[in-house]
Amino acid sequence: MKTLAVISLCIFVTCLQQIEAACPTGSSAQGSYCFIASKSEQKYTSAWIFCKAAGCNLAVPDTTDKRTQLKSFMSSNSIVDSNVFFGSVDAIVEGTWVKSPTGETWSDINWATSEPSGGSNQNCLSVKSSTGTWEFEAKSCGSSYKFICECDAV
Ligand SMILES: [Ca+2]
Repeated sequence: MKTLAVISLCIFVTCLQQIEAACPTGSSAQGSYCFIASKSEQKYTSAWIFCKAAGCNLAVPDTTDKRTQLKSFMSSNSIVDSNVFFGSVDAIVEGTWVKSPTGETWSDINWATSEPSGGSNQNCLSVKSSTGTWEFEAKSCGSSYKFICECDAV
């Protein structure tokens, strides 16, 4: 009976290890993702450099699953729902939002009402509210916000 319990525990632990991603040093597993929460508010460029220096990129919240995991991660790191930079800009062609670093265009972004606004003065993607289905807005890249890095699992 004891042996059976040990075997069951091992199988359980193995399952947990498979669910949680193995993450590079400095990042934390959240579901199948590896994230780093910013400790301070930074301008977009500084946030981008911070993530790059960690071997990662600004997180791109482009799937429902990733948004769900980001929401949990942000909550457990006391990052509020609004004013968080993510990896996307329309700095190259105004109005054309591309993901960083891939340059892919979005098939859809759930913009908040009246967004994206600001024209060429607002070229960096921020979340306005991560409740429900998430709503995004364009923000000035020179403003300073918290941000999340996304790292490849190892
Ligand atoms: Ca813009």
